[in-house]
Amino acid sequence: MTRAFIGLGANLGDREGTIRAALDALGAEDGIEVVAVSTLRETEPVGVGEQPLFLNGAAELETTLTARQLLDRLLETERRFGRVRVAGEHGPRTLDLDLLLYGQERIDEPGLTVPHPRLRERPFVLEPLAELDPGLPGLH
Ligand code: GSY
Repeated sequence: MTRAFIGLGANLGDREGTIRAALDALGAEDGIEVVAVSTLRETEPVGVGEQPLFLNGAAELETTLTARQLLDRLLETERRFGRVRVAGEHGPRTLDLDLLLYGQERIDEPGLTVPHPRLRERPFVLEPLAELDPGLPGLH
């Protein structure tokens, strides 16, 4: 079992409804247990120009999946909930699921970097992570 943390975000449609439904869907997958979910908070968009406000949070998972398998499930869940990812584009999105931490592992492969490379620059990620576990290494 590996303890993993994911970032949750949405700034299009029923933001909270989509995030909660996505968490239910992830928790129903073999090999993924949703252990805890942070408060969801409204945040100003960062680095994406003028866009609707985001709803952001984080979730703690226990998983038997590899980091790559978990990432694939996150991307598949985004697609299920209407997310269209276009390379290099940062348009509004119905759902954003980012793999932030996967145990203590450091992974740097095409399409998969953990800890998430921009984690430390993003208050909308750091704050919910600290809420779930203030002792996580590298948060302060
Ligand atoms: O993967 C992060 C997407 N994103 C966000 C976000 O989730 N929240 C806020 N407030 N700004 C953002 N900019 C980007 S990119």
